[in-house]
Amino acid sequence: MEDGTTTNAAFNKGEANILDESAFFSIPKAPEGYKSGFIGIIGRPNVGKSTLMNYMVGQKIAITSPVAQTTRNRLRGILTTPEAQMIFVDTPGIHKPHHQLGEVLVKNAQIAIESVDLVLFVVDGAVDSGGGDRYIVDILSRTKTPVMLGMNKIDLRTSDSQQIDESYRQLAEPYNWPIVKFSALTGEGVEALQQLLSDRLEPGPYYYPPDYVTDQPERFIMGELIREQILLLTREEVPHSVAVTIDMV
Ligand SMILES: Nc1nc2c(ncn2[C@@H]2O[C@H](COP(=O)(O)OP(=O)(O)OP(=O)(O)O)[C@@H](O)[C@H]2O)c(=O)[nH]1
Ligand SMILES: [Mg+2]
Repeated sequence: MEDGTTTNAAFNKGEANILDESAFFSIPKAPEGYKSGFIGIIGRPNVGKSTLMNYMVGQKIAITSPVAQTTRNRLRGILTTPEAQMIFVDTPGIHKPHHQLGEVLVKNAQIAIESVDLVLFVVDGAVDSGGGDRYIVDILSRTKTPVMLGMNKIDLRTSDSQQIDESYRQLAEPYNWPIVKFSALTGEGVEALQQLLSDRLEPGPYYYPPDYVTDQPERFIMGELIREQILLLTREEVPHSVAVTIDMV
């Protein structure tokens, strides 16, 4: 695995959905000291996790919407820089389950937390922390995976944000989680975030060919883009748990 040539390590981290197995036999060897790892993006629904992943990989992989619980499946976005290969695992927002679908989403997020090298706990940095964030802190405090707290949506902040900062500092301090602020919409602070994340990864191989941006097949992305339009254009007419399958491309 360490030589990075013909690794199948990606198969062992979570349940990778591999596009084409043959591509893995042509993965180049990573340079000396190269870093890599899986970074779970975890947080309440609607805090901007998918928007952030899309911004970081420079392409729309995950659909986003103002409706909570847009993301349904764990979805990987890959960013390969000269120093590191960061594999972001976008997850469905975590909330206290009220119904069966909610329980499945929470369970999936818990699996994601355990199967990554680093967790980026994203919060809505435009408002004070609340019970929903504390529920996630409780889950994260029970894992050995290192955590970083990311305050998103700083573009929406108005004059006095000291109280907001303080509310998140109180969440992170007991666990020594570093805090970083950014806007996934404007990109402010995202470069600094990427640097911090890549600094915290351990040396490792390329898990994916350097030009890959996702592990998902085109068919899946297409289905998701259709689902995004359904979520954006309908409210009452279609259940929120709508699913799309593509039979022919
Ligand atoms: N102003 C502002 N809006 C943002 C920012 N990041 C995300 N949004 C908006 O917040 C909404 C939710 O974004 P998503 O990326 O779908 O949020 P999510 O956390 O993936 O949501 P779930 O998948 O439902 O858990 C969308 O309308 C985004 O455009 C940001 O930094 N600033
Ligand atoms: Mg999402």
